[in-house]
Amino acid sequence: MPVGGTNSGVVGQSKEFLLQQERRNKSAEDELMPVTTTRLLAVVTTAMTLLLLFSNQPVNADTRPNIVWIVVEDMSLPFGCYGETAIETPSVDALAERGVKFTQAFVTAPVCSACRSAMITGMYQTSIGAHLHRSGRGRMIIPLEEHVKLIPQLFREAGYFTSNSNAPGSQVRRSKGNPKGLAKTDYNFKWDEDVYDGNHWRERKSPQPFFAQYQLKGGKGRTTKTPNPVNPSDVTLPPYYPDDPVMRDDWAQYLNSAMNTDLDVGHIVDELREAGELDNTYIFFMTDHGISHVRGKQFLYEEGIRIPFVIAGPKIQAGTIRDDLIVHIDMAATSLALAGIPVPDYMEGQDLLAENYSPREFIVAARDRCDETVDRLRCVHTDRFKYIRNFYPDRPYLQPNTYKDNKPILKAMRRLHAEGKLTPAQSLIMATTRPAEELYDLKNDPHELHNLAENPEYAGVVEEQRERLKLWIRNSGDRGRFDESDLLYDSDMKVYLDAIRIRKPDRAAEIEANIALMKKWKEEGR
Ligand SMILES: [Ca+2]
Repeated sequence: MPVGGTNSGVVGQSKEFLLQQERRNKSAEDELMPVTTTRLLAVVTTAMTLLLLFSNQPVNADTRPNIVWIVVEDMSLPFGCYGETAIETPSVDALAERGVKFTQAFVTAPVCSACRSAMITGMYQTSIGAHLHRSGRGRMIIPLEEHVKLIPQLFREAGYFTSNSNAPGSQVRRSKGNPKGLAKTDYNFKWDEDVYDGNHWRERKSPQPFFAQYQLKGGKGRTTKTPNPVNPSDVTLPPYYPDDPVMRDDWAQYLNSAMNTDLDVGHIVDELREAGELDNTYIFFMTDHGISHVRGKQFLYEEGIRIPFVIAGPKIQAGTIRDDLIVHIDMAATSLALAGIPVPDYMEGQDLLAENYSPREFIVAARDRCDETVDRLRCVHTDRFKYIRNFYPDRPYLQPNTYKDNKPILKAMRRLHAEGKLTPAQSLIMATTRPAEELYDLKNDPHELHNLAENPEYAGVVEEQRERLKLWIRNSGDRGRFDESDLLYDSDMKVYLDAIRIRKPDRAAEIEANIALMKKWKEEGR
């Protein structure tokens, strides 16, 4: 009999042993004499005493599986198991090999805080008013409706230990403002830090089951520091980016960051294995949106919304590949179900492993204001087509945005564009206005370069997606259909500016000018 180790523990097995003894004794006695009411009562009483005895020790008897979420920043699918050939990613590949790999997984929002607000509630960010990036941080707060609970809260109420840490070896410093040393949360609504018990699952009272998150810096950790850095000359860029040294260097560093992410994943698995927890743990692996690049993060092209998504764990058939369309908020419902916790009716994410699961015909993703930049995009994504609705067609794709505009890759794009050195495919994103609708045939045009929305042959397809989006906006209660109030915008901009004046004071004037432009455009109805 193993001692310690996983959650089974000694007492859990002793209970089973004693109950077996009880059953054996009972049947042996039954053979000797008829069951009388008195004897039956005695047996029931003994059984109840045993149950009571052990129900006082639910922690020791708790063999429920652990749930681990590995959430990676700003990364698309540069992993071997998803077809990347420039680098090797053995740890992520191993996870996929012993679990289920989803090939059509998408975030509902291509930016951190909106995505993470959705992830942690199992709800579209647009349904709960958390769709504006880095909102509700100042004088104006965004409350959640009372019935919407955070996933760690649901786990905690069910007796799980809940934690939120960085990659092994890079712990968050505890401070007065963050006494538990919690890793990135970035939720756009008011929430209670008590939903997390601690930084790391090792802090729990053994052998309590745990719901643990690891936040990995992923593509935000662009670097040349990795054991075998990629040579920029070996990089293959997508056709919508110019072959320029700045672009190559950045992409090489991005691939390096993917290799470092893979090392982090290996360390997480090692940690679980060394503690004897791996065999009783479901691991989810995903990124919080695609690569931070010109057409990636903040946009609804595949580069922005398509993510890796893997689940590995005890009851998952190894080597499973699923091609149905899923969204990242499904992680919430699936995790609860794996832990035997009822999935609340209001939840929009679905249990991907449920027996009655039926694949979606389409998924929807949404982008709204990012930092100071007001925008609203929605997309309907089927197996074959991507329909994008631009609600601000009179504005450029690349509206001023201080965060993005200061990236060397964006500066390089603007410079090359000014010099007339971009190809038509590379120039698309530089347009000063946008069509209200875009439609791409993902099968024949995976890079989304040929907009079919105005092509009469596809009028039926456009009409179908338009109708789907209209219904989705209505049925899900998309809060983005209302303009953001000036009060909330000003409140968030104050927080943004206050922070930037401390961290990067030279950018404050640029943000202020952008804010003024946004207000001017709003007044002009542009
Ligand atoms: Ca992110």
